[in-house]
Amino acid sequence: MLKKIDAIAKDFLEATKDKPIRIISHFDTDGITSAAILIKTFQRLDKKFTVNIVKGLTEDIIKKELKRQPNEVIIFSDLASGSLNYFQNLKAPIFILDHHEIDKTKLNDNIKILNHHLTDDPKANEATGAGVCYFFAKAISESNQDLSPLGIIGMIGDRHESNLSKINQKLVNDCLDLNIKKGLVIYPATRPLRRALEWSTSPYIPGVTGNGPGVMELLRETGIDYNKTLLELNENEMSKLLTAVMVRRTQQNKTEDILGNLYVLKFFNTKEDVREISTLINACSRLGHSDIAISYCLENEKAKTQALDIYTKYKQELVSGLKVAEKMDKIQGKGFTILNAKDEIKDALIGTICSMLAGSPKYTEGTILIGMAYSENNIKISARIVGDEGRNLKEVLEKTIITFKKENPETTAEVGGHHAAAGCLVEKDKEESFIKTLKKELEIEIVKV
Ligand SMILES: [Mn+2]
Repeated sequence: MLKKIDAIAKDFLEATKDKPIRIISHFDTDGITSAAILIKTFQRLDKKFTVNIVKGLTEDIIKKELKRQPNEVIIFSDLASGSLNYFQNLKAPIFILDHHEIDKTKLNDNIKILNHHLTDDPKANEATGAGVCYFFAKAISESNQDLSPLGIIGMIGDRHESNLSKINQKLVNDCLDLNIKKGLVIYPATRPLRRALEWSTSPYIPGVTGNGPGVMELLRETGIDYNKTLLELNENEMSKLLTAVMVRRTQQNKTEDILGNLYVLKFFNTKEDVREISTLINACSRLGHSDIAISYCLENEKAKTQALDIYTKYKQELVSGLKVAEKMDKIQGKGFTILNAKDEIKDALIGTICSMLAGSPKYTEGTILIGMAYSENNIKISARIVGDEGRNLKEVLEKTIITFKKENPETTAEVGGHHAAAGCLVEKDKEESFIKTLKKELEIEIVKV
């Protein structure tokens, strides 16, 4: 993988000798940190570049971007592996730094791509978009090693930290300011426990999450100072805290989801919990401020103030959205719950809220949660599974859409995601028809199980 990176970096420098660069990246934390790494690298090379951050690559976007060729060299990060069919008649080479699924039959000489799926050992080479960008940057210049914190943030954004691949371990080793500590995975680990516990939504702690007095009771029980941070706990205190949390989560009698590694980085010269940085970047970008998210990654002070403002509002909106979701009338079926929030929850938050609900003890393992929220003329649909056993959600939605298309041939609905989290966008005027089809699909499966 690293040899291939060297070769692609060389090709890239050759191709951009006298041409400006166009960076196109994904809008989640991994994509934003990917873009930030590339920006910093190109600034250091004194290259001209522009950036476009997108939710996903649509045919429209790709066609527009390709029209800019051959005056610009396009580099995609954290996306485009699934769009190779659009790159069959290229006038000039394009570059792709990515980790998503790829159709190998669509490769050609003008597609210069780095993706672990194309290596001899995909498992060992599995990095996130930011990791690939980091090693690409380092192949251009060793001095870019100081961009490794961005690689780490991207890695945690895509949740690759619990089982480090070989190449991710290399990234971790490169990051000199990183501290890793084993413990309870609530965050931020850098703030007083009473706050961290109260805000803990994953894991959800019954009687403690969102419950001030409950937090105090738990801490009193353990004898731990309320103002200590997770990072400051000694081994004995950490184990007491773990026990107290486990007692409250007897329904989910597994420790895997509450015990893990805490990552702490120096960012803007203060110690920060990487999960919190990652959530903040994600929040800014999802709420339409990817520019601020990128500037924050580049440690711009003004962007930090703006980003913190957005993040605070985001957390408030999440908590109130969660309350709305809990009170709302739901369509209940055997093994599934549909939450049609319409205008009451923002489309950018519906997926996160479903994930939070999936972590609460109100639903039994294997339950499918479907959240729906209006998104201009469409409805955003997010599916989550409670626990980690159950149906493949991407398949559930795909099957639903196949049937749905028979009745609504003009729909442009398309499904994205994977087995544990999937989503799609459906036209708003087809709401009834979609719910009817979805219910049928969810009910069929009960019979099979
Ligand atoms: Mn990614």
